[in-house]
Amino acid sequence: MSRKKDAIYAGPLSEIVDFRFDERVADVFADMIQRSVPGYSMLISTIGVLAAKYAQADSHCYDLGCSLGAVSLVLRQRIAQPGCDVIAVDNSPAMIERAQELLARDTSANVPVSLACADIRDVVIENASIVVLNLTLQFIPPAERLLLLQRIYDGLRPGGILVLSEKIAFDEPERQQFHDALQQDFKRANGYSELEISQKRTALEKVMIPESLATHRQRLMEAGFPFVDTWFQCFNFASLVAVK
Ligand code: GEK
Repeated sequence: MSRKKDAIYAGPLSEIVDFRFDERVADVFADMIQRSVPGYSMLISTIGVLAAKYAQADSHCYDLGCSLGAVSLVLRQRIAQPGCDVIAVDNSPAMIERAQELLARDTSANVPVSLACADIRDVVIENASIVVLNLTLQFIPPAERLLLLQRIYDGLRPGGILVLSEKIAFDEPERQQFHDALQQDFKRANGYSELEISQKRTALEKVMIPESLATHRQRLMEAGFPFVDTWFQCFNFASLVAVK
């Protein structure tokens, strides 16, 4: 993937508007996410390991909120079961356009990937063995999250999995501060300035709403999943797997 440097919040902005996945963001997204999310590469590669194990023959695999298609690429590369395809969905036209180019360049595997520019709340989930929400649910209003998870549960085959990765919040202020401070250190270590960190945080405030691991776990169980576990956490980022 191209790694054009993210400098969107580098200069002082007179007004900080709510964060949007527009052309400017899509253009630098590969760099932005690597430098902002501790463990991002590990999330992507391990989703490939989970998919290799849980994909079922003749089923659909969904990458919901696909951005540039990093998850779709690893699904396509790791799934060996016959008759599978990947359905990648994002509601940002700029992301879908670039994902199309990046996927076209990858000729390493023959699992077909189809891209759709749509809202994940409107997508039909059916005959699925793998559904991935990698850092996407946090952008859906909390009141709408349960319904989406129930639709995913209904569309999964028995034995199928949902992988849910999120920025997480903590109930105890001390833990919140501890993890926030370390994520900021991670961003500083990756070259982001204090101004960039603080302007980006303001832009995301109303758009991205993290919840606690306990809230996610409880909601997944309410949606119907009998098995839910956390398989990854690095500071304030975590990933859960829920098995139907
Ligand atoms: C990765 N999974 O690289 N419908 C469809 N797409 C949406 C919606 C929605 N309602 N809301 C947000 N998005 C990717 C990273 S990024 C995470 C996911 C981040 C899309 C949005 O356009 C963006 O591309 C993506 O969800 C979230 O593994 O930027 O922190």
